[in-house]
Parts: sequence; C-alpha cells; structure tokens
Amino acid sequence: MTNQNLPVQFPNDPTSLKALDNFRTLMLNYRSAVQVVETKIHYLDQEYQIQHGHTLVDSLQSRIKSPESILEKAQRKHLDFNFESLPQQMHDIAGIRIIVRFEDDILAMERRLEKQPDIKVLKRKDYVAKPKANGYRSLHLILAIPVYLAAGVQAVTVEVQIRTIAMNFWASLEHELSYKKNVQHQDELRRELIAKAELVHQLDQDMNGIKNQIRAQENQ
Ligand code: 0O2
Repeated sequence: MTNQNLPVQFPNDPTSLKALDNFRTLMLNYRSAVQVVETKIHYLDQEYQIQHGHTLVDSLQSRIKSPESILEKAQRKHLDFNFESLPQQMHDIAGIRIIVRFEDDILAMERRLEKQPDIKVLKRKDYVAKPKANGYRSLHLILAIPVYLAAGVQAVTVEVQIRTIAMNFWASLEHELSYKKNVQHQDELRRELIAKAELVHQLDQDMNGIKNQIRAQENQ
C-alpha cells in the first residue's frame, strides 16, 4: 500500500474538534467582513459616478488567506501562533485590492472609506508617497469592521490595498518573480523591475495630469 492510499486521520478528540470549529468560525467572520467592505466599495463607487459622471473603481479583487499561507506567514514573522491570538497578530487574513485608474483616485477612495461611520482605520502604510526600495507602490489600510454574530458584534480586520492599474500591473509581475524559485538572472530582473517601477510612476503622473486637464476643460 502506498502512502496515497492510507486513510487520512482526522483528529477527533473534543479539543481538536473545538479548535477546528473555532477556526471555521474565524474564517466565516473574515468572509463576512470582506462581503461587507466590498458592498460598501460598490455603493461608494456608484455614488461617486452619480456625482462626478465617472467611476473610481476599475476592478476589485478579494481573497482570504489559505491556512497554509497563514502558517507560512506566522513562521516567517516568528509570531506566537494560536487561534485565539491570530486575529490580533495577523491583520491581512482578509484582503481586498481596489484597482483605480488614476493616482488621485487612490486618496479619493481612501477618504470615502474612512468617512464610513462603522469603519475604523487601524493602520495606514503609504507606499505611494514612500515606495519600497524595490519600487513597490500601493496604499495599504488595515480596517476594522463590525460583523454581527449570534453571540454579538465582533470587530474584524480587513487589509485594503488601493493602487492604480499601472501599479497593479507592475506588482503582479514583481510578485511572480518573488515567488518563483529557480528563475535565471534573478538579480538582473530585479534591477530591471526597479527601473520599470520608475517608468510606471512617470506614466501614472502623466496620465493623472492629462486627466486633470480634460476634466478642467469639462468644468469650464
Ligand atoms: P499575498 O499573497 O499578496 O497575500 P505587517 O503585517 O504590517 O507587519 P506585511 O504583512 O509585510 O507586514 O505588510 P505589508 O508591507 O503591508 O505587505 C502586505 C501585502 O502587500 C503583501 O501580502 C503583498 O500583497 C503586498 N506587498 C507588500 N510588499 C510588496 C512587494 O514588494 N511586492 C509586491 N508585489 N507586493 C507587495 P503577502 O502576504 O506578502 O502576500
């Protein structure tokens, strides 16, 4: 008999089963929080369109970190890992990425989100104003959002990344390079990406400028 044919042994002692239920409930809370924030973003975007005649959001992406990815990050960051302290230690288990067209739209979306009375901004990292050394640009917000459970209200954290289409284009390729092993000429490709990040930044600035000129003429 090969290992593949061995029956999978699930722990069935009461402590393990309780821990499994707690983990499932925790993940359900994160899924609910993502739905709430996504609904708000769609609403805010439609409201913006009525007011300004064009949308802020180009596209939305969301994900809940997989258990494997949670464990990997806990090990990488040397977190004192257990399910009770997990929500306090890891704030990006639920993540939403808002892709906008223009740099100005990043702050416009942030302002609308932070004005929501039931959203609290716990942390803000502005990699647009202060890009990372590798050229990464994006605005990161850690939001606390209430989720209504049978047992009461619970504040759940969601990481929101807001970036332009061009920033997203760059970041997706950089992410691919970082996560792929055995890529030849890694250092050279990294240097090339740093240079391209500057081009992307220039393009974002130019497009923002053209957009402002077009809209200024519209308002005359
Ligand atoms: P994935 O697969 O996207 O979820 P902190 O929790 O504040 O102590 P952390 O988690 O490093 O520190 O936070 P930070 O810097 O805000 O980055 C979190 C996420 O931002 C990452 O999630 C990426 O999605 C994105 N990110 C940050 N830096 C880079 C970068 O240099 N390149 C790219 N492409 N993305 C970046 P994960 O968990 O790494 O991955």
